[in-house]
Amino acid sequence: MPASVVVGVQWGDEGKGKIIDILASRADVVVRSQGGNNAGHTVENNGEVYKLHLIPSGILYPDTECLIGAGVVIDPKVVLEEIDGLKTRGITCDNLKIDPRAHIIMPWHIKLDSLSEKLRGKAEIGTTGRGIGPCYMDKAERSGIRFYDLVHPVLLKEKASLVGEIKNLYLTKIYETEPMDVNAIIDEYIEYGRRLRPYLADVSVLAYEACKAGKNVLFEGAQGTQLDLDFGTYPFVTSSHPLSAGVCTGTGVGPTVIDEVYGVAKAYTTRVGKGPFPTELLDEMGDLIRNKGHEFGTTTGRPRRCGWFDSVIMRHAVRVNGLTGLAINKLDTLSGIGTLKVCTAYKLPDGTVIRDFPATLEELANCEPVYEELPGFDDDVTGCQSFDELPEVCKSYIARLEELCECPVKMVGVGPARAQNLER
Ligand code: 2SA
Ligand code: GDP
Ligand code: MG
Repeated sequence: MPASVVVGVQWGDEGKGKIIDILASRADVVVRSQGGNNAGHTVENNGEVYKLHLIPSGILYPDTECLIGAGVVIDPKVVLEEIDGLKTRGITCDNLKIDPRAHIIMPWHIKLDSLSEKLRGKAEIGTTGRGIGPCYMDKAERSGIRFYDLVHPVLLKEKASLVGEIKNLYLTKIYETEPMDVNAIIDEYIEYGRRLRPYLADVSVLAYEACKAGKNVLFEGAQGTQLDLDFGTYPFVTSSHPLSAGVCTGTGVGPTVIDEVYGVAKAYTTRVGKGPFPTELLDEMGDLIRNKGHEFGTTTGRPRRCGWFDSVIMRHAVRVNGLTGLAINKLDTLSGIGTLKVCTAYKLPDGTVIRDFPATLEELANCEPVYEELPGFDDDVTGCQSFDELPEVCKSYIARLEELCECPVKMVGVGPARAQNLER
């Protein structure tokens, strides 16, 4: 593997957690480089289900180093809850390290996230409400509080008092709500910092040294390509860079250390939150896929919007991430739903057919998906042990996706368990 990146290539929830977990079993180091607890990975191990939001999936392996890079935004309360939860299940988190440069989500970020959504009204983004956007705003505005500050009470007090006062002006003057008790917040966060101090380490140095030493390093992405701040469906995106390039800026390593970039997709498409979704199914077929695939968010429990596989967004993902291989999950969900459709291109009102994903929502609004029908299947594929064991009709479906995406499909998922991943 040496240095591999795993990214989501649709709108998140592609089953990255399972792929990351499989690759993490071979990794010496697992690194998270963007997002925060708006991510949610589900990992199954020996019948036990783990839901992780901030801590890298490699944490289930005691000898794997788990690093949280500078590009991640950290809610200290959430990371501590996760650490405590893992400890009660016998998983020590001694192998966890957090970069001093990572930004801290403060209570005012969470409050401002929901207030700004309310203010947007119908134009709301449908955020996870975790304070992600406001935290990245402060980072870009250069007034953020970082992990190094959190674990140094004097610095925390100095920075949080100033920022807290400014946030209270926003809360009272702009949003006309109650101010927050900044001193109480500082006391609470000093305690979080005290508990998290043992995890402080320069992740850029650790990741680089590991790559240089030829160790197996896995960079785990959160969210998905279509939620990227620049290359997603802006403004209905998250505030970080889920692309493979985000690994470099979010960890502090250069692109030349990366050997493989895996893109994870579902055999169909889902999205939570607002924003365009060209192949969305607003009919009974959409409900069928949602129920068969248990398409409800790990982080917020919201029902996911469901639709057909869209090769236009996939080719976009192949390009912007420089993918070297694809993992297609949830093939099993498509069993027994009848004829399958795959979007091959988009059609403009004047009849022009385009193959590249448009750069703006305004252009996307004029696009209509062009579908190709492929035979469905009724077989239960969840017990297949190898790609060759799949029914011919499934192999043809995957072969067609591969052709349309212009990228080799290296893994196929037929169920949530580690063993239900068929490598090619
Ligand atoms: P935010 O809270 O500012 O990041 O929300 C902005 C938009 O980004 C969407 N968003 C997501 N959509 C799907 N899955 C997400 N997280 C996954 C999960 C984890 C993953 O919940 O399981 O796949 O890594 C996620 N996070 C943010 C959100 O709906 C808004 O549209
Ligand atoms: P992530 O955010 O990309 O890691 O994805 P989530 O964990 O939020 O959502 C994916 C869901 O699909 C989880 O419940 C997984 O256990 C499940 N899953 C992953 N791969 C497969 C698969 O091939 N088949 C089925 N049926 N479920 C899968
Ligand atoms: Mg998820």
